[in-house]
Amino acid sequence: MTSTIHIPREALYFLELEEKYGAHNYHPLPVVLEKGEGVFVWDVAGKRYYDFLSGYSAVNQGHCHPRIIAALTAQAQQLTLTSRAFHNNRLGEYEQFITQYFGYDKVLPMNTGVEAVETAIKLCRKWGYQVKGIAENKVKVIVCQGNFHGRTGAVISFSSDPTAKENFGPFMPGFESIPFNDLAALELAFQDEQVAAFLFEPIQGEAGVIVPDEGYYTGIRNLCNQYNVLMVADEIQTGLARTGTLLACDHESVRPDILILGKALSGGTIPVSAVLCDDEIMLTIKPGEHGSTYGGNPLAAAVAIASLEVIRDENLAAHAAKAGEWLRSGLAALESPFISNIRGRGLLNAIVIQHPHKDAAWELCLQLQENGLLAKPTHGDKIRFAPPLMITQAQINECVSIIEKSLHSLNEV
Ligand code: IF1
Repeated sequence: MTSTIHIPREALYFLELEEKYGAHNYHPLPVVLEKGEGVFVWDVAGKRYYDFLSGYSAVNQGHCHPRIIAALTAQAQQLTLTSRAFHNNRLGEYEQFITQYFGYDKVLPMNTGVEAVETAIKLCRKWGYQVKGIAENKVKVIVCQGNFHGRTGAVISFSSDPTAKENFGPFMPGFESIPFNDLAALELAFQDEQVAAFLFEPIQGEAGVIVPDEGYYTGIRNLCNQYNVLMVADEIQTGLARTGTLLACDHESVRPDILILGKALSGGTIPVSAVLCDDEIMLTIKPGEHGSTYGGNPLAAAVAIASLEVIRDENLAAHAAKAGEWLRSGLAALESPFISNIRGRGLLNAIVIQHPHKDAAWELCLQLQENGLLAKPTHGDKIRFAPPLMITQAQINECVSIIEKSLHSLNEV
């Protein structure tokens, strides 16, 4: 099955450079982008696309949001990095803003999402030894099968995806996997008193937008309370209004002990991540025990405040909830024989493709590209549909038409 899609001459130049000089650690769609604004991106030939990936939920506010770019450019001309060897006039106000925004005592600022996950794991271990009293080097953290929490050596140690782990060992010990969305398995795992924490994604993104049963978050909260285990929510992809509430855990009004944020915390400008928790946990880390060169830099602080203000002031969570309904109902109405499942919450959605050809999802994405919409398969037969959150109903309707037109091309396969 080989789609005949047009790759403009201008793009070939850039594709060849990346092929020759770049690591081959990705398999991107054959499109070269040079501009982004709101829900749209443009390629080097000037063709416009709807962005249905949003930088994997890093661009919830829309590409190059004026308010976020203004904060970035203003601070960039003032002071960008002091390191944490010195104080700066942006960090404290950012820490006050974000901790009050989410209702936690303190924040530990980092950069990439996986750094925040690693930070959370270190906090869980410190808390396990110093507060719960677990024997040295015996702390266990429970994780879910099908998880994706990043790509560092420690984090892939508890991945269940062979491609994420193969030939990257030896791996870090201290993790135990259980099925996602399984409270009985969680309670069984909690029988081990050396368990300090349960790390989970409220909705498993990379696994294909796996939405748990109603009551899952409440069940986790209750079990963590009962067995004195930290509830650690990785909201890097599900948080910041993506799933129709500020945090995915808000869907059941559940408060994690440790909240991990990233991606849209900077509106798709620079890497900004954060770990939020209360003093009993956060103060187990003492000066000099953790940090990073860029963590808490003044540029990140200014950008993160603006990014969070946009989410609040533009009511992006409520809009995402409605827009997700429009999208899923529009897709369902297609009654396509090639779609076996439509799932998601808010504007974190996925369709599951059913087709005799194993590459049908990829081919569909090539056709979507040809028709002006960018999306990418995850794990073979699932295609994530996650546009920027301020997409309008008219734009959703246009995108459903593009998807309908592209699905018809699977008849020729
Ligand atoms: C890539 C996936 C998504 C994440 C969750 C932590 C991180 C991520 C729930 C780490 C990052 C990114 C990584 C990016 C593609 C994308 C992704 F396909 F890899 F799995 F979104 F589903 N927790 N997810 O989703 O954050 O260190 O990347 O800032 O590696 O290509 P990061």
